[in-house]
Amino acid sequence: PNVIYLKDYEVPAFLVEQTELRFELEEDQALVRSQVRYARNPESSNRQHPLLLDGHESLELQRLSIDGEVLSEKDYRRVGEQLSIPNLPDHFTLECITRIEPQNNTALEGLYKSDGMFCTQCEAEGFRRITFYQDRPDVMALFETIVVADKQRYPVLLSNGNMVDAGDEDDGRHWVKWQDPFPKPAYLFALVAGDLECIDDRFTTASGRHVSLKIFAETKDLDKLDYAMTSLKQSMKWDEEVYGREYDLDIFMIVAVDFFNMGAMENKGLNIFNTSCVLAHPETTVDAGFQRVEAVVAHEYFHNWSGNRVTCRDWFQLSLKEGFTVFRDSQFSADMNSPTVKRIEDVALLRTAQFAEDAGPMAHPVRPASFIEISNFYTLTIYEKGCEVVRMLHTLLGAETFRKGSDLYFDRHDGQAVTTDDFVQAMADVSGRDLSRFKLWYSQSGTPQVSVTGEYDAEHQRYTLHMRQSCPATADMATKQPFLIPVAVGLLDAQGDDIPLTGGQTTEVLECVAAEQSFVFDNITVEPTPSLLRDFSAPVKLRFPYSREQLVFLMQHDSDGFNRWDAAQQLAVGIMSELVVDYQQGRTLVLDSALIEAYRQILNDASLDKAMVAKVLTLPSEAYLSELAEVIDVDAIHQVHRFVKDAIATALAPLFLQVYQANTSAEEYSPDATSVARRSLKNLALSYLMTTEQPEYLALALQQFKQADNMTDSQAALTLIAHSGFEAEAAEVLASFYQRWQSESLVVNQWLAVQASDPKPDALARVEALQQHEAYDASNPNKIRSLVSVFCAQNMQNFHNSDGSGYRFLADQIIVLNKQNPQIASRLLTPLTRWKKYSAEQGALMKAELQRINNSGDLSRDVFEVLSKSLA
Ligand code: B3K
Ligand code: ZN
Repeated sequence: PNVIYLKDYEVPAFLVEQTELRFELEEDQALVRSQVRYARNPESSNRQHPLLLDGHESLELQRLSIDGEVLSEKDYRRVGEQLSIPNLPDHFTLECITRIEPQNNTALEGLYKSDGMFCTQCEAEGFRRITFYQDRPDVMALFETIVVADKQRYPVLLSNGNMVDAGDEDDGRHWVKWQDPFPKPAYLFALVAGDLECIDDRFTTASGRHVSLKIFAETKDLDKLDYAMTSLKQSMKWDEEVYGREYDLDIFMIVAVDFFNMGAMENKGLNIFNTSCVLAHPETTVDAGFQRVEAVVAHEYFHNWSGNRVTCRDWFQLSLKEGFTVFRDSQFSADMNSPTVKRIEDVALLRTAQFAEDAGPMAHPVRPASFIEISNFYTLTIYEKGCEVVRMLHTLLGAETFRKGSDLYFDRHDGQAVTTDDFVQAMADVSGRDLSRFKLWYSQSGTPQVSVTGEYDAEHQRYTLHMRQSCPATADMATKQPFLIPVAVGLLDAQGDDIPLTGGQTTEVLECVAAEQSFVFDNITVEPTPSLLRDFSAPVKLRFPYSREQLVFLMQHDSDGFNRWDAAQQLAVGIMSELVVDYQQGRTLVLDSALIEAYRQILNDASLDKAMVAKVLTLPSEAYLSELAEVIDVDAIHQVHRFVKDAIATALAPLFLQVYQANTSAEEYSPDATSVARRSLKNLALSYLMTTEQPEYLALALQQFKQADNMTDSQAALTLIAHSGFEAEAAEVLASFYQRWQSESLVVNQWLAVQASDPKPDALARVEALQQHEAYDASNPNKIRSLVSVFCAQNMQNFHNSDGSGYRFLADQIIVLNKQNPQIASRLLTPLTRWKKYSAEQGALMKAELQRINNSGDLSRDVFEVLSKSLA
């Protein structure tokens, strides 16, 4: 496979004025006729350039004509994924008829069937599985689409834009014509045909435009769409208020589909969603599920401006739309819920998963310099780190100037396909700042490390912070220049109050731009405790030699909520890392009472927000401890985690019980922030209590399982019982849960995930048995994720069994999926790619399985790229 480089970018030889599509959908095939008006691109240097069209090997080309003249095979060349037509005039219309088989499309890219309905997924390069086209984001065109299908089976026929015409044919078929008034790249094209129903609503924009809102699903799911509709209207309003962005069509549609490779897709006017990201109902959806629906609906809606109106020039610029849009949806979720809790959740994900990506074989910058398969680059780096990069601009410029920059960006580039440089330039222009060093965040991979020390000079009442930054070599890049790192700092006095800094502010953003740099604070009358990197102002690993007393002090007093949580994490990480060494050396484990006392204080502090208490009292995950470890000792980390949790639970059981009881309420379920907080604290308390394996707490969990009127409480109890040593009760609740929910596919997925993540030793056998269960469908990505991914990525103890059985299992899955659905196969591979982080023996077992996949033949580009980088 070819490597594609950013440095080789060339403008397209031809531009498209209009794209007309006609789909004849049938059970055993679809015929696609495209009529495309081309004009030579005046900016292309070579006036003789042939027209290069992308077309997947699966396309059966039935007819090709130019201005009505049919081409014969000698008039064009088809090699691999490309069709090349030479000797063309400056203006012409190309007609092309292709035959495709959506019913056999298991890759779920292009046009495919999901549960009896037709739907599309074209980002990044799926349109080339529909017809021959310049399938690149810088070719934007007006689309007109006619869909023809059997009226009874497919009463609903949708595409982008506005419906302009419709009619019946004699043979029981009908057609609908859609017109999209906004030019768009092919990756934003969408089509849906199915037996669907919808809920309707409307939204009036700030300038008075009436927008009809429709969310489609299968009839059985119609009662689970209200939350998505509410979230959509809130997003539309929020984007007007916060970014000045109005919606631009008369209709906005969302369709829920069951077979989908990722979360959702922002096709113009016709978003297509994985059911898991749009359906929500108290009885079937947990709190986190509601929040995910809210966030994903917002994310896809926000793309209408950051992605669709202004799109990417090429796929190296993917973070231009994704990083910015994740930032926008994170601001939205923060506004709708608790900003601190949202920040904690985002940072926890970044620090465990994105930092691990930076440290692994697929490390790449936010703007990659090369790729083999773009689908492999829908990563935490592009999305989450890309969001952090935009957030840093927001921090450096301030909210007001950032908004001016965003206005300028949208205004300057509306209707264009642009680059991350263009985005930063808009920010530079409105702020008058030189952001050239800042741009290294886009071009350099790796997680910078910042070591900070403090020095207090009592005589001159001066406090100095010395910072040293460096960035480790990554798989793709050996050396890095210093970044511009915004470090938000506060200084606490002996009472824990903020000391006023420059201009009376309590938080100052220091800009660290050199390998070594010092920052001086004057008029500091007592030696302060620094609060560093407040609100996680940069995606770095920052170290300061805090004592445990200082961390407890910050936990109690820091005015920055995020840093209070982070102090608790640092305290626990320090203690647990020492215990890991004790465990490895066979010493008896003893828990430092500082952690217990700190937790006791938090539990007793009635002034704290409940969601915050739950976050602060959640131990650093095994995944985070693994990321921090030099060499991952899965067993030691797992045993220490259990030991610490158990020691805390035993010491504080009466308090946890009180908290549990105080937060068990009979109120009707609501997914609002306060109720979510209450449930999260209650279920955290229950999880500590269950750690002790005392029958009285099992009784509590069983009672909750039986009485719960919402999925959050029911699933929390289910998980705790199923993962406990009470085997009879575990079997009982799993059986009754399935019995009750077997007709709800998304709930069944949760049931699969609970079993796949069971730390007890027989998990793999259970997972293999579940693959044969009636509830499992090996072609549905949601089922694969719930069972196989959860086992391999979350059940560390069992996946890393020293007999290598977990690795063998995963390799077997990938060998099958490589042919069936390469995108899913390549994603699933991730845990094995980290083999260098484990002990020599463990790593060798993992590597051997990678090699076995490598030798299995006929690798997809997706799997090939990840394998070759992992084995390099
Ligand atoms: N833009 C899509 C992602 C498409 C991924 C294709 N492999 C979803 C999103 O980020 O909004
Ligand atoms: Zn996105």
